[in-house]
Amino acid sequence: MITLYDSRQSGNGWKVRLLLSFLNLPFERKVLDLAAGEARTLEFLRLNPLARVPVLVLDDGTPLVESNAILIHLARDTPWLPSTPREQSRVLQWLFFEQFDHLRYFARPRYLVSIARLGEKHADEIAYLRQIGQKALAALETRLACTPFLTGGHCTIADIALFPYTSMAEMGGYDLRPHPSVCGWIERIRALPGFIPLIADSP
Ligand SMILES: N[C@@H](CCC(=O)N[C@@H](CS)C(=O)NCC(=O)O)C(=O)O
Repeated sequence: MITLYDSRQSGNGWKVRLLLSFLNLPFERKVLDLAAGEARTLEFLRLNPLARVPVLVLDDGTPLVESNAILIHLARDTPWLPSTPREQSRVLQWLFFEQFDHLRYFARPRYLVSIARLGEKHADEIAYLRQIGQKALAALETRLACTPFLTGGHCTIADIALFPYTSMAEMGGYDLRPHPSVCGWIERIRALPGFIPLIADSP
């Protein structure tokens, strides 16, 4: 059985768990305590030398790292990754956008404000990150004003990749209310069959 190394609060891990749930694929979940250094053990560094989750270990023991690479691996030959080269390129476009223009600007403010509770100490850094993050939100709003999901009428891994940290943006002090199309998209994803929250009542 495949094994997912994850942490309780990881939005990147949530991407993978969402897709596993939408695909109804069984997996074993290993939840690491990052603050306690559980991603820095020799055993884990052999899976991911960057000491980060998520890592998906395949049936044959091969570790896959980088959340969006894992999404592509799992979505291949399913409707979550369209089949034509042109459609696939449009999905990839959003996956690269997520890693370069989005992830850090949403994940780090969320971590500082709501998890580490260091918002005041890092106020300047958070303001800088949010300023850049606003551009990403504006890009999402523009796109989602035209189509229900990022690449058209169907939810794909492009949406799954952007969903976690956008939907948790308010934890980092963002205001999503000026972005009604983004808010509608978040609700559409939450309503999909198989959707799971970041932290379920029973882990
Ligand atoms: N680009 C990576 C980022 C992964 C990442 O930043 N993971 C965080 C948890 S959400 C982590 O493990 N942080 C621990 C660290 O960087 O020390 C991905 O998309 O998977």
